[in-house]
Parts: sequence; structure tokens; C-alpha cells
Amino acid sequence: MENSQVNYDTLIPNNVGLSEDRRVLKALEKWHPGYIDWWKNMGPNGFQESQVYLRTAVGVEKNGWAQFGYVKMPEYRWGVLLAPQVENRTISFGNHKGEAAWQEVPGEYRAILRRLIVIQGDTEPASVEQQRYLGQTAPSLYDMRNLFQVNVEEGRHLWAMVYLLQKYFAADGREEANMLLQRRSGDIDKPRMLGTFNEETPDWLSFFMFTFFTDRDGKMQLESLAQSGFDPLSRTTRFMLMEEAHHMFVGETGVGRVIQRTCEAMNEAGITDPYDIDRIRALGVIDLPTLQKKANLHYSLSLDLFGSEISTNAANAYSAGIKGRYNEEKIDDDHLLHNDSYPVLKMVDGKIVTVQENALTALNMRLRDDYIADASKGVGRWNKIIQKAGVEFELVLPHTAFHREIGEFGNTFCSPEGELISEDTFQERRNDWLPSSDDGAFIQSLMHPVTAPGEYAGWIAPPRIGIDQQPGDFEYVQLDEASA
Ligand code: BYC
Ligand code: FE
Ligand code: FE
Repeated sequence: MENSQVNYDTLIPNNVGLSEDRRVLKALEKWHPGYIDWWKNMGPNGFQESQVYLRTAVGVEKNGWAQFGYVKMPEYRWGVLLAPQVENRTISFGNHKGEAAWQEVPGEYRAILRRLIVIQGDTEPASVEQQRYLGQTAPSLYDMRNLFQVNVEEGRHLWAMVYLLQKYFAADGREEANMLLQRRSGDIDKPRMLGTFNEETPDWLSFFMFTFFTDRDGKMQLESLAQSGFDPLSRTTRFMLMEEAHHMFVGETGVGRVIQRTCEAMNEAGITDPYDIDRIRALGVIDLPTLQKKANLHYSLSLDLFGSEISTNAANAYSAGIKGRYNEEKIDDDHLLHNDSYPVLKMVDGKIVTVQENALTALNMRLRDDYIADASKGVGRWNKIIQKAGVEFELVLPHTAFHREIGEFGNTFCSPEGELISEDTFQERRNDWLPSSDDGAFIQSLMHPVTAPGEYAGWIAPPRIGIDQQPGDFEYVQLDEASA
């Protein structure tokens, strides 16, 4: 089928006919060395000469797009891959509902589209920067390989957005593409655009929580952009979503394996009280209350990524046909939302209440609700592991208003249970609810690299199956001398 096979003729693998599109090919070839520089300076620290068992996309069809093999990360075939074009696709929501999807950028929506593409693009390299030192302390070669797989794919997601900027936005697109390589996570002068992407990912538990909670925001945002009337954006995000599934797998199974190991160690030692923290930590595993605190942190940071509950930006993007809802086509309504309302959590007279708001301006809140439902299912699966081990403890998602920076609750203080409190009370209780520096130091004390094939650090259980069906002692990363 046309467009389903990836062309490796040019330096940049692609299924968008780059070899016939000289202008865009040249622009991307010009951008490429800067990208490689960025990768070498800001990508994984060390391991650049190691052979890593990675999957690379060789096609874009649902089955059989991935090929596994050893590759040095700087030689990874980052490419421009769009999901196959849906013939006669029409726009399914907003003021252009029923019209043919756009193959070019409509002039009137140029600014809003560019902004969304730039924000999406900015998060991808940001996450690689946040995770760059983790290879040094990987609990196994399996985990190290998964980290690097996530990293190269986030790099490819940057390529995906840069292609759109170079192809459809001329000079200002080129400028934005360059800026995406200039900003740095956590840099005071030129930070990444969204708050969460300037936070640290200091240890592997944070990495797993991040891929569970923050990559899941990525999933929800990409699902909304996959609905876009701008067809190239829809196609590129649809393909990104296929890669995204693995990132959430890494997060969910990563935390799941930590939980499993902790419960096993408690059972072996005959410890039944999950709050017997000193004794549990002495076993070299991470106690469940600390896992809860890490979850509280990464969940609340991720909720901020949905923007304000009430947003005219979101309403405009929807009415313009640029950004839809999660599962837009499966929703049974008029897909215009002019006369609909949606329940929104708000601060009214010092209380948290539910208010019916215009459904268009409440779209961020709606997407956040969909996100919460999705994340809750994963937390439920973690709790099954605890239950099965016979330990009495339940992980819960904190209240939406807990520890927030953006939106309705950005200026309030709230307990994880949803009780509004004073700032003083919040500060007093902070270390009970969020990881303290002692918690951080304890977790850091466990972060010793384990690099023998088939071996795992004592704080995490081995995975149930290998990547690409490989056996337990498979050498997922062949360390080079500099990294070994
Ligand atoms: N931090 O109307 P509002 C991923 C700004 S993750 C800082 O409430 P809107 C990934 C906002 O920009 C997915 N600023 O919000 C995951 C606006 O500023 P301006 C990334 C923030 O626009 C893991 C002002 O506040 N993709 O892919 O409706 C690893 C008022 O905003 C924040 C996207 O986000 C914040 N948290 O919604 C790797 C999709 N929140 O314009 C990758 C594209 C808001 O007044 N982006 N602001 O200067 C969007 O759809 C929207 O821009 C947002 C915000 C949902 C982010
Ligand atoms: Fe991504
Ligand atoms: Fe991701």
C-alpha cells in the first residue's frame, strides 16, 4: 500500500516522499546536525557507543511496523512517519464538521495550530533531558534498554513535530524548529514551555511514575490531536500513539515490579505493617507509603498539564476543528457543543464545588477527567499486586485539588483527601504527602547499577517476559568500555 513502507533512500527514513520534496528535505537535513548535537549533549549521559537492542519503525501499519536489533543510539534511524492516509476523511467536530480534512494549514488557524505543535514538540526533548542521567543507575540491562527505547522514541516525536513545522510553516516554522533545540529542561533562562517538564526525574521510581502519569498526559493530548481536521497532524499523532503505548507499559510494569518486590520482601521478613518503614527499608526495598508519595507528586504535576479547567484556548481549538476530544468519534452528541454543559470542579466562596459550565470552555476539564479514569485503572492493577501478596495497603490517587500550580486550584492548599487547609498546615504535613528529602536520599541509596545480563537490583522484581520474547539472561545493552 502506498505510504505504508518506509523509505530509507534519504538519510531521514520517511513515508512522506521526502526525496521528491527537495525544499523540506533540505530544511530537515539542515536541522539534523543540530539535533545530533543536542542528542549527544543532552540525551543519555554515557552509553552513546553501546549497542542497544532497540525497536525501529520500518512500516506504519498496525501489525509489523517494528524491527528489533542492536544499534548505537546516535545511529538510530529517527524518521518522519505518518499513519496511512484515511481516504475521504472528513472533520468530525467543530464549526467545519463534515468538511473534507485539510491537507494544508488553513490561514485563519495558522497561529493556533503552530502553537499546539510547538508545545507538543517541546515536551518530547524535555523528557529526554529530564531522564539523561538514569542510565548510570539502571537496575538491570532490561530496564536500561527500556529507558533508551523511550528516549529515542521521544526524540522521534520531536522529529514528527519538526517535520510539520518545516513543511507547513515556512520561515517561522524553521525558527520554531531551531528553538526546540535551544530550550532546556530546568534552565532558568530558557526553560521548557510546560512546568512539569522542568522538574527533575532524579531516580528510577520517578522515571516509572513519570512514564505512567506524564506520558499518559501525552497519550490523552495525542488522542485529541489525532482527531484534528489538519490531516498531517492527525496522521503523525496517530503513529506516535503506537509508540506511546510502550512508554506507559514501562511505567505501569516498572511500578508494579517495585510493588511486587516490596511485598515479597515484607512477607519473607514477616512484616505485616506497611507503615513499619524503618524495618522495611532495612530490607533494601521501597516501602509502600513512599510509593504513594511519589505517585501523589507525579500525578499532581501531570494534572497541571491539562491547563485551566475553563479555557477559551481549548474552546477555540475545538470549534476550529484543530483539537478534538478523547474518542471524539465514539461520543454520541452533536460534536459542536454550543448548547451543552459539563460539570467542572471550581473554587466558589472558599469551597470546592461542582458547577455546570459551557461544554466548549470546559474541554480541558473533560480531557482531564478522561485521563483520571484511565490512570485509575492502572492504579487498580497495582493494588491487585498488593492484594495478591496479602499485604494490607491501598494506593489511591489524591484529590484533584492537591498540590496544584495551574487552574482553579493553583492558589489553594488542599490535603490528598480533598480538605482545604491553610498554607501553614500544608507545609507542616508536606513530608507526609510528598517525597521528603529523606525519602529522596533513601531511594538514591538504592540506585546502584546492575549490569550483568539477567540480574536485577534488589528493590525491583524481574519482568515476567522479555522484550521481543527474549530469554531472561538476554544482553539488552552491550556496554562499551567507556560506560561499563
Ligand atoms: N505549564 O487556556 P489555558 C507529552 C499556559 S505531554 C505552563 O489554561 P490551554 C509527553 C498556556 O500555555 C503532552 N504553562 O490552557 C509526555 C497558556 O499560555 P498563553 C504535550 C501552562 O492552552 C511525556 C495559559 O497558561 N502536549 O507529549 O487550553 C514525555 C492559559 O492556558 C500550563 C500538549 O500539551 C502548564 N502546565 O491548554 C514526552 C498538547 N498549562 O498561551 C512527551 C498541546 C497552561 O496564554 N498543548 N499553560 O501564553 C495544548 O493542548 C495546550 O497548550 C495545553 C494548555 C493543554 C498544554
Ligand atoms: Fe512523546
Ligand atoms: Fe512518551
